[in-house]
This record gives sequence, structure tokens and C-alpha cells, in this order.
Amino acid sequence: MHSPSKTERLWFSHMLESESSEDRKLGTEERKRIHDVLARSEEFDRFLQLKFPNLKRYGLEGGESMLPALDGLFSSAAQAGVEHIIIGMPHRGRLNFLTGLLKYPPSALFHKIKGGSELPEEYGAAGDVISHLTASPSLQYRGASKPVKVSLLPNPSHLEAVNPVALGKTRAKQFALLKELQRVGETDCFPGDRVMCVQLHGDASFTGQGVVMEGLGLSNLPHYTVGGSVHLVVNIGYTTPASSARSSLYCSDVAKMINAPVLHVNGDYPEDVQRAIDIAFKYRNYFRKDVIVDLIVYRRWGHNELDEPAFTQPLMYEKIRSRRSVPALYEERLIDENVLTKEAADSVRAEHKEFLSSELAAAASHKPGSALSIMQGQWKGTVWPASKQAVWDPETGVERDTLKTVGRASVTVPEGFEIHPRLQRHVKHRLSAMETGEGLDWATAEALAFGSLMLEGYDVRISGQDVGRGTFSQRHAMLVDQRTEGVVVPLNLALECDGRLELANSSLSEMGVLGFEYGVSWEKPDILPIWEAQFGDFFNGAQVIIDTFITSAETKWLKQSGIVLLLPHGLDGAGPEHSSSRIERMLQLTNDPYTFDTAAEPVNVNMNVAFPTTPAQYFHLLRRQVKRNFRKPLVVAGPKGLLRLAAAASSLSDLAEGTRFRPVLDDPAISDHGAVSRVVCLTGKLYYDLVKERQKRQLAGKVAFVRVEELSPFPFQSVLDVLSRYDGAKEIFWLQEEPRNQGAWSHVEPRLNAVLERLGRSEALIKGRKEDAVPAPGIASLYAAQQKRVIDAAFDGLQ
Ligand SMILES: Cc1ncc(C[n+]2csc(CCOP(=O)(O)OP(=O)(O)O)c2C)c(N)n1
Repeated sequence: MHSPSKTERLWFSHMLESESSEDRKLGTEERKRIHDVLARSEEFDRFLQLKFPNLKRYGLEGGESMLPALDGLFSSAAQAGVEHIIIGMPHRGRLNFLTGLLKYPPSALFHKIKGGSELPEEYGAAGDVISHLTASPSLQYRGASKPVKVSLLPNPSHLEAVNPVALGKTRAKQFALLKELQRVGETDCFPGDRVMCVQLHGDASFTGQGVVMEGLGLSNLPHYTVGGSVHLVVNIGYTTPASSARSSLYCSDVAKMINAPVLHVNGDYPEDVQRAIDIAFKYRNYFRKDVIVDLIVYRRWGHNELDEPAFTQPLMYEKIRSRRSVPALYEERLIDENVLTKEAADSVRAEHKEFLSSELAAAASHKPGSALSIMQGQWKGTVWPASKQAVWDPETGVERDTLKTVGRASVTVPEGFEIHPRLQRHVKHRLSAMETGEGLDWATAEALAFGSLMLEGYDVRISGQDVGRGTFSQRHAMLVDQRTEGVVVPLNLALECDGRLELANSSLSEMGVLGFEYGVSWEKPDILPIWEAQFGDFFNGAQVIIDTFITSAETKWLKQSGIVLLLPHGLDGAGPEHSSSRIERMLQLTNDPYTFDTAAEPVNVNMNVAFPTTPAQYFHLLRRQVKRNFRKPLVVAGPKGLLRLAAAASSLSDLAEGTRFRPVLDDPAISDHGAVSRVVCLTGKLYYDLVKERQKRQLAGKVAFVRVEELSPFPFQSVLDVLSRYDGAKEIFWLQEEPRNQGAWSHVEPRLNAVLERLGRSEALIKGRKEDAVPAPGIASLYAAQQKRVIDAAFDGLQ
């Protein structure tokens, strides 16, 4: 065994050697249960093969021991007091697991296989393939005082991508439970005691997918631990031989990075498998750390049942084909040992076959349930975003006195706590903004959003690299005592409320951390889960999570999420990779309509994308996330240069009662709209550079800058309302600093033109940089010349 910890090594030797072989023997009932699970799995695979020979079912033949492993794990966990298990798993044996252990009705599966939907039709969902189906039954195990609820999460085809999501959901559930227990004075519960994460893997993906290492890397971090996951690697082999698929001896060797123990067990011996998983569970429960079971099995068919494995592995498959199946071998053993009669074994199989036949007959009349689990339980009270009851634009303003209380609280430290001398300015600035009601910067508005939500009972969690202080040293939501390095989160300390702010400084991961945060968003609606990229440019390491969960979970699985992505964005001479959140890509991922149809509004877009230019707008966006009666992902292209820019500051009155987010901001400097000869539409921080330049060129009143603050859904009506004021304008165009093939233009063009058409105007043009392969150049003089041309374009020809 590989472990640098003597305590753990001793624990294992005690665990393995203290029991005699007699003690280890399973009882008759337990052995019959194993047989039952195996035999039914084999019959299920045979039945599917017979009835649906062209189906890719990713059967479990050869790997059937996965089921007794999971059954044993659930049983051990339930007996130890675990009440909820969250599972992320891939395709292999999923249908066997769903129907064999998770009470998924085979009739529902057959209905789906025959082309039906797994979801109620009235929601217009796109649905997903059979190997991503889910279930969340409550299972009662012998010896357990309570049932255990097992939730198998939906997942995309991208192998391993679901694992951080499962971790995040587990953590959020634990956090909510611990808060609840603290409220009633019960403090003897730790993360993991009642909620457990189980991660299943294939051998090739466990070795090859980087997100596995990212998840393992999170496992022992304070804001990411779940008290240990049990990992089960279903080591069934891969179409490419191991010698070409990995550089390590074992597929599980990646777990050595966190010194997680690995138990290798031969799947031909299901009782050993159950013993291994039981030990793994006990280890996880005792040490509250991750543990791996490497279940060594084989795959009787190819990657799927339509694939011929002998193309590439003829010798191995000659051996495999001569083997008796695992269920058959176990059955023979139990018959030999008089645990089971041949007749009893046959009747287990016959009854299951009969059951499956009756379920197949029932498939034709199967109707997916109309109750959505997402709007039940902790999601009760939310509505479906496409429904008439959905409130898209709630008021998000907050009473001034409350804002002041929060603002002061956000920089309050305990007596004797010594903050860094340079942070005194930060504190003074915030206190004076609260006093005067003016000069609120970005971080202040954010603190006011967080604190006001906490006072209303919401939790806020912000996750990412250095989020406590903020990448640009702007946030300082967590302060450090200069003598002791003790940490305080002033909002948690100074506000008396139920809501908590969790500042989750993360490892240097994007996919793992965003996936984790996304999982948090699935757990409950009364939390604001935020992921901040250090620079927007680095989100692409997490593109899989964005594509396969954030943008598409609602339509694939009817799952809502209020996740917020904060992506610092904007050209400021920082070179190709510190300049762009690739807002064009985010916009391309939305299903925002191209056409202007007021009657169809509000449009249920898959995600909101905004580029706010004032702290107040940011404040309202954050609050809107949880004040809506449904949840929707939000991408915020965040400013870097605006964080402390005096010209961008907001006043308390912009956040006060009666205010809300405004998707379009007209130019506040224009008093006579009819006299304006040019209207420049834009989004983001470029606005402030243009205003400055307009002043310098003394062109006040001649050119107006209209900011589109929300890009998805495109605010057709607001844009129309604003532009119709400029009836004397000779030209209206779009200006952006991003290269022409990037930025918001490709999204804006057809939509802005739809508005201009209503106004009887000709199509809009774009001005700014030309097409480029990079978001920004790295040569300073080149950047400056390009940026000057962008600014000049707003004023060319005006006098
Ligand atoms: C990220 C990703 N890459 C490639 C694939 C295509 N693919 C689907 S299953 C599979 C084999 C996975 O092997 P393993 O993890 O050992 O699981 P097994 O199917 O053998 O049980 C591959 C390559 C995928 N689904 N996801």
C-alpha cells in the first residue's frame, strides 16, 4: 500500500488483519442479495440485447461486480448514518445501475429507447441520451435506522466532467445541513457524516482526464472538502491497450498525488469486492478523505455492443470469450455451498425476465411524470423560467440605511485586529462613501449586494483564485491580521443574520472549480454561487462545464442554475491573454432570438450575458440573480480599469429602493437628443475613454454614447426606446475595441439592425479594430496605435 502516513498504514493493517476468515464470511441473506443483484443484471443485459440488438447500451457484462460494490457501499453508508449520497458516473453499466438498484422503472427506459422522452413534454425539453438518465430514490437498507437518498446526477458525454459538479452539490448540501444543525444547537456533525459523494470512473478516463486531478486537488481544501469521496474505478479495459493508454502501471496511480489509498480488487470475487468497498467507506469515514477502489474486471463485448473488440485485441478476447460470466460463477458457487438451490437461482432469473417483459409491454403507455424535482424540495417556491409566472426584472434596490449598515459592516474588524496599513485607505474610502452616499466603487457595490442578500437570508459563495482579496486587490472581503495572520470576513462577523458569505480561495484550476461551483448552484436556490476567473481569458480551461452544463442543462435536463461567472474583460494593453473573456463565444452559446418580437418577451434565454459599466448596475445584476423567482446562469464581463475609476462610481441613490438593473443606458450628458448628429452604440468600459475624449475634443452634444449593458437577452425594446430619441442623428453605428471578428458585434449586428429597421434607418456599421487572430497585441506601441484608431473612429468627421 502506498501511503506516507504511518497512522493510515496501521489503520489499514489493523482493518485487514484483525478479522479472521470466519468473521469475514457474509451471511446467507447477504450472499443471496449479491446473487440477486448479479443475476438480475445479467438478465437485464440479455433482455436488452434480445429486444434491442442495435442499441448501444454500454452493458455491464464482465463488470457486473460494480453493482454489489455500490449496493454494499450504500448499505455500509446507511448503517453509519449517511442520509444522502450524491453520485457522478459515466455510461458503463448505468442502465443496470438505474434499473437494478435505483428503482428506475424499466418501462420508462424502454419508452425512451423507443424514441419517447424522459421528461414531461410540456416543458419543451431537448432531453438527452439513455446513458445520461438519472434517478434519486430513497433506499432502505437492513440495519440502517433511516433510508438513504441516492441522487445520480445527470452528466454530459464528456467523461469525468460531472465529478466536480457532484462534489459541489455535495458540499452545498453539507453546508446547508450543518447550518441547520447549528441552528438547533447540534454541533457534533462534520462535513461528510450525513452526506457523501461517490464518484465512478472508467479506467481510461480516470487516468486521462485532467479534471480528475483537479477534483482530487480540491478534495482536501478548506472550502472544497466534502469529507472524502469514495471513488470506484470500473476498470473494464479500454479499446486502446493500457500500454498505449497510460504511462503508469495502474490506472489509479493519479490518486497518489493526494496519497489517497487505493484498494485493487478482483471483480470475479463479488464478496471480496464488497469487503473492499466496506473498508474504503470506513477509511473515508474515519479520515474524512478520498479513497479509491480499483475494481478490476473485463468487458465481454467491445466499447459498446456494436463494436468488435477482436479487431485490436484478438488474444485477450479469445480468453474473455471462453470465460463463464461473473454472475454464473457466483451462482454456481452458492449452489455448490448450498446457499442457494438451482431452482431458486433459476426462479430469480425467470421472475426478472418476466418483470422486464411486462415493463416492455407497459412502455407504450408510459408517461413521464409532470412534477419536476427541480421545483420541489429545497427548490419549492421557484417557478419554471419559461412560465408566465416568471419574474425576470424584479426590483433589486435596497433601503439606504440598510446599505449603509452593510457598507460599514464590510470593513469592520474586531478590537485589536491589525489590518495592513495600505488597506486603511480602502476602509476609509468605503466609510466615507457610506457617509456621503457618493463615490461607491465596484467592490463597495459588490459588498453591498452580498451583505444585503445575507440580511435577507441568502448565502453567498464566491469561488476562484484569490477571491478573498480579489485579483486586482480590490475586494478585500477577507482581511488578515498583520501580526497573527488570523483571517476575518467582516460581513460574517459584523452582520447579524442567517446568510453567510463563503470566500472560497481555490486551487489554480478552472474546470474543476467552475464545475464545483456549478454543482453548488444545483443544490438550492437560496444561495448566490459565483465563480470568478482571475482574468476572463482563462475561462476556456472550463469550456466543457460551460458548454455541457451551464448553457444546456435547462433544456437537456430541466435543471435550473443561478451560477454567476465573473470574467474580467477589456483591452488595456495587457497582451493577447489578459484582455478578453471571449464575450463573442459566450454570446454565441446563447439561444437569444435574432428577431424583435415584443409580444414574445420576456424571452427564456439559456443564459444572461451582461457587460455592466457602473457599480450600481453590477449590484443590481447580482441581486437580480436571487430576487428572481427562478434561476438562470449569468455571465458578467467585468471591468478591470473601472474597478476604482472615479468617473464610473455610483451613488447610494442608484442602489436605493425603487431602482433596478437597466439593460441600456442612454448618454447622461445629452440634454438635447434632437441635436445629436451621431450615435455610437457600444458595450463596456470603452464608454469612459470616449466620454473623456469627447470632452477633450469639445464635442459635447454632437455625439452620444449609448451603452448596451445586457447583451443576452438583447434588449430590443430598450434599445429602440433610447435610439428613437435621436431623431436628428445622421448616423448610428457600433463601436468596439475588440477585433471585428470578436467582441459583441456578431451578436449585436442582426439584433441592432432589427431595431434600426423599425426606425426606418439603414443597417448599422461596425467601427473599431479589424479582424485579428488574437484578442490584443503584445507590442505596446502597436496596441496604443490601434486603441487610438478605435477612439478616433467615434469622432472622425465631427466638428
Ligand atoms: C472527454 C471525452 N473524450 C472522449 C470520449 C469518447 N468516449 C466515450 S467512452 C470512451 C472510452 C472510455 O473508456 P473508460 O473510461 O475506460 O470507460 P469504459 O467505456 O471502458 O467503461 C471514450 C473514449 C468522451 N465521451 N469524453
